Amino acid sequence: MLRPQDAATRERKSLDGLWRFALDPEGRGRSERWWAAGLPGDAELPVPASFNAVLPAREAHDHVGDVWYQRVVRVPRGWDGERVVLRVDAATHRAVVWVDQTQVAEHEGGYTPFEADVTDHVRAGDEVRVTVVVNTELHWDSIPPGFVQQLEDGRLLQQYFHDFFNYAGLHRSVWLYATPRTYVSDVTVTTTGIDGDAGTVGYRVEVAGDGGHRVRVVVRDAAGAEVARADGSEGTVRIEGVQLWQPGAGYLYTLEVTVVGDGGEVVDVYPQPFGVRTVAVDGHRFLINGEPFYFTGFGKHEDFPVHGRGFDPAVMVHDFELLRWIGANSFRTSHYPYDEAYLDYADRHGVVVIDETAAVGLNLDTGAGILNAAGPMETYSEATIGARTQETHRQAIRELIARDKNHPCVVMWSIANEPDTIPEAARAYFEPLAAETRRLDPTRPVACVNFMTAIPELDVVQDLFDVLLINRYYGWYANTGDLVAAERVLETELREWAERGKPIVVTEYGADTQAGLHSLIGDPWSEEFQVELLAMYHRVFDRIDAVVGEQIWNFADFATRAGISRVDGNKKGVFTRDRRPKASAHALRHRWHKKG
Ligand code: BDP
Repeated sequence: MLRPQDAATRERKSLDGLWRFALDPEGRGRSERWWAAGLPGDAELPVPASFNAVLPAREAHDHVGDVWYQRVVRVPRGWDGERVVLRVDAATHRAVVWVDQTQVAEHEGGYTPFEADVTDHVRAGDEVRVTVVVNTELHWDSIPPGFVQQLEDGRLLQQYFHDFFNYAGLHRSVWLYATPRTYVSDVTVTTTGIDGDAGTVGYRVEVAGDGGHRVRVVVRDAAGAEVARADGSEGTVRIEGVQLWQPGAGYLYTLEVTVVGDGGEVVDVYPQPFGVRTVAVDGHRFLINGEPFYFTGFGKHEDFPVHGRGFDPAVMVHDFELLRWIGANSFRTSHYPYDEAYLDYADRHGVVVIDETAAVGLNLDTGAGILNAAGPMETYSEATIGARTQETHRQAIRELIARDKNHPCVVMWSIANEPDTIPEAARAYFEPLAAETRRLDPTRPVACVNFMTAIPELDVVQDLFDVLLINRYYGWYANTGDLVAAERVLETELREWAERGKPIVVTEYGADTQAGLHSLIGDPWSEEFQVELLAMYHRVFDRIDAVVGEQIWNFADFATRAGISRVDGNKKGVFTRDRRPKASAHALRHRWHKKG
């Protein structure tokens, strides 16, 4: 799915800023048609942001159900005769959108964009009222899953099985944009090979609308000079003296797609950035451009005080600069697709990304144990994670790949985090999803993050995947505080995984650490313990060739729901929530800069 851009034939208008806002605790808005007039009350809310991080009241923070956003927007008068589209970059977890009285869009899933052609509902130069109802609920058939419990006093409680706060709202930008009536509707660019100093790049362009047309593509280098061209909506171009996209050096070309009308006139132009690079798995090695790559970095979250999960470019750039400071070359978009701006930035700066769906918490054992949600339940059943969850999951994979397929920074898809992969039913659930991911993108390895209890003898899905992504908490949740025992079990287990002949990236390991808490003997929760635990893991990784990556949990402390195992959130950050370094940050900086 193409993102809106300003281009020679296109224009976009941001709808970010303050919107009118209303909580709907009694769930009346839909039957009372709140879109038909001004919202009740006088609340305002910034877009993008999580409403439950911005509003300081308990009722807002814990609200379960619908919230309403509304604003008036004037359609630029220059858009007469154009196709006009309303686009929402993310509404968490689902939304319905109206333009004045007309429903124009409905979307399930909180972390991928959706849009509606509103040409017939707007007039250039006039104002329209845009209303969005966003629903916060997680159900058995949503991704991530959860369920809503009705308490005895009538209040609703959202239960879920993942360890981060269920922030909701319009988390990313909203746009109104204009394209010609005949327009580029999709572009796919893939590196088909690197041959000496030439790169071959395959492309496919889809055009929608009714005008007769042909497609022309021109490849420009980073300085804007033409380096290749081709005619036709599908083909291959060869770039001589190609400059590769590489970790640490994110060189980008642009595929300038032009739709030319029957009379030779330019109908639409879409500039699609891309990088030339290959990704492959060869035995225990993970190869980028044929060279072994070792991942260093973190699992992250989109999380910051006041914004919640709302996108903020200052936080994003700050985090990327902290990655650079600490010497990390990669991160995983744990546990959902991030704002696309993260991928654009990573593309430009050569940061390597493992791109994950929002399929987290498909594990009712963990959820019950660590996160003290409702009691133990069977993960896979018609009443819990079943065929309908799988369908939503499949759609989430489709939307992730549709959005992110052209980003050179994305080197692997992670289709789920720590699902329950011990029961046989897990295989029936994941086999078609792994196949679908490969069908949609045959160019990138596919993986699924393994949970601690699903050790090699018990796991039933990892043979479906290309790379072993493994989360382990020896020394923390198991062998708590005993790093000697933890080192032994960690090494034994990783060596067993290594026998599978695939590369291993340890995508989570770490310890909750209270910044400022010190301990001479390195007790758990102290800064010293975090340093020692990470050092122990690194000793083990350095002894096992199959380990080709280390991504610590987590980059920064983050908000979770309240509970007896979380003190003001999850404290496994190497930085605090406001991005101050703990002692481990300095230790990592030392290790990773030495690795180069
Ligand atoms: C893993 C999860 C992650 C949690 C982490 C933890 O993948 O989301 O935050 O453990 O417990 O199970 O800190």
